[in-house]
Amino acid sequence: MSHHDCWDDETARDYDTPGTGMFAPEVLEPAVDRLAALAAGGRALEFAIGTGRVAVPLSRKGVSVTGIELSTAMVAQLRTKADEARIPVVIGDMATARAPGRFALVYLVYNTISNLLTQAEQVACFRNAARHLDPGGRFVIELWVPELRKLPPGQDAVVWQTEPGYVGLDTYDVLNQRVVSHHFRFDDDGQAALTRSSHRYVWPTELDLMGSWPASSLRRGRRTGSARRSLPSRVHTCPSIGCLADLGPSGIRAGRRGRERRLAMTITITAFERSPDGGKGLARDTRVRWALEEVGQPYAVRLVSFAAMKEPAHLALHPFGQIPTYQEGDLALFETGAIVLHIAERHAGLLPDDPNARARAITWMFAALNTVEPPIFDLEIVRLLESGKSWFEARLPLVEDRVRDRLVRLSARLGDADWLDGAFSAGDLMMVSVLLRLKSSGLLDGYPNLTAYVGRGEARPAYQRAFAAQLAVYTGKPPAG
Ligand code: GTB
Repeated sequence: MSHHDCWDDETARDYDTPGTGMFAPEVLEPAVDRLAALAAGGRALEFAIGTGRVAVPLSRKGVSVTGIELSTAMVAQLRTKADEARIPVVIGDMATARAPGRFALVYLVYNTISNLLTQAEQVACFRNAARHLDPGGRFVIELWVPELRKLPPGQDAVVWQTEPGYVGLDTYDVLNQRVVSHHFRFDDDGQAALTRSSHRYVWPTELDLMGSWPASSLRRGRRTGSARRSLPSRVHTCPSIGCLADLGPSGIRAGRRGRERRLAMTITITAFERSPDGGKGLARDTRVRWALEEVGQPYAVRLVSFAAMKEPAHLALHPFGQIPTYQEGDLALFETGAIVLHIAERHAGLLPDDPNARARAITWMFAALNTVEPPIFDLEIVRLLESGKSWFEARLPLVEDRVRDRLVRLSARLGDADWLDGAFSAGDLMMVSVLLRLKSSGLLDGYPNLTAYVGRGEARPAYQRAFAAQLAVYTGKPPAG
């Protein structure tokens, strides 16, 4: 019998045991209360929703619940209790299937992650949870703690439950971290029926580790049609909520009860819903995207309108009501200098290891932002907003001269080097980003080495990806490749 076959019509029909076993109020109610609290008014997604044992009471508590489920037979039972409008369900594999929208909570209860029989599949499941979550959202797993200490030395089987009419026996494959539960049931005539379920047991520490891997390094597992939950009688001494993970689309914060740890997190930045430059890459989110691309960090983008930027929710992130902002778990940053420096300090690739070279690279970041960008910004303002003013003709050359003064000195320092101080660094990233704002002005033309310097920056694959991503927002087309 394949695992998939476990969840056939007959099993689905007999799955629910209202009021007893895993449906007993003392089992179900605390779990539902806890999940409702964790959803905190947001939407919840149940992986392997089954017949709705948890989803139905959770939905009754006012939580908006969606499900993913492989077995149509199980969903048919759920439909006797809640219709599609109340609890929508996507038929598919919890390691790969996609439900529309984002969720504050994804949960996977009753040992069901153990039905994914390889580490790769379990990791894929974490990744799929991460993909569905709002930034800072939670992935909750209920799972028993492996009971290897019960295994007698030299043996690979342990009887874990005996009661009239039932014997539960586990056989272990310690090398592959597998356990098969054999459920023997005897009827009144002494006739025995055997059902089996296979599991990959997981230690809490391994779950924490899975939760700590950034989504970029999480490989998607191959689906083998595994069952999605323990067979009904497999009732280990599982904690009510065994493992909590706060995660988002690309990273995960994992921990267990009372011991949450900060690990890799989702990064979300904000950008203009509609950039005034029509996708030329001049808005400042481009430099943040570029830095993230250079260090290989995936990120999500939340687009904001000009009106929304001045709303309290955005002002809480950015006191001046601007973009970009940067969120990573509980950390919220604004100012591109601080954001790029944060990225460069947390990840390899944008700052040299040598402390002095590192300090010099950071100095170039400040020089770009504090010394070179202000006159360029002034020039933009004059051109954009003051062209009809009486002072325009007199002011423009003065402001252009201030820009040229910076360019001539920067050009002299760069000379024929590729980058400002040895290898490409966050200093170059920031300087090129600032100089790019001059591209259409013609002012750079007088400085061939600066033009070539900007060209080298633009040619970097990470810049190309960042540029394509911001352009895609404007064109509505996904970036190629
Ligand atoms: N010092 C801050 C930082 O570096 O993060 C400056 C942030 C900033 O100026 N943000 C601008 C913004 O949000 C967007 S980048 N402006 C809206 C507001 O203040 O209400 C500046 C920008 C905007 C548009 C173009 N463009 O269209 O060419 C270029 C640059």
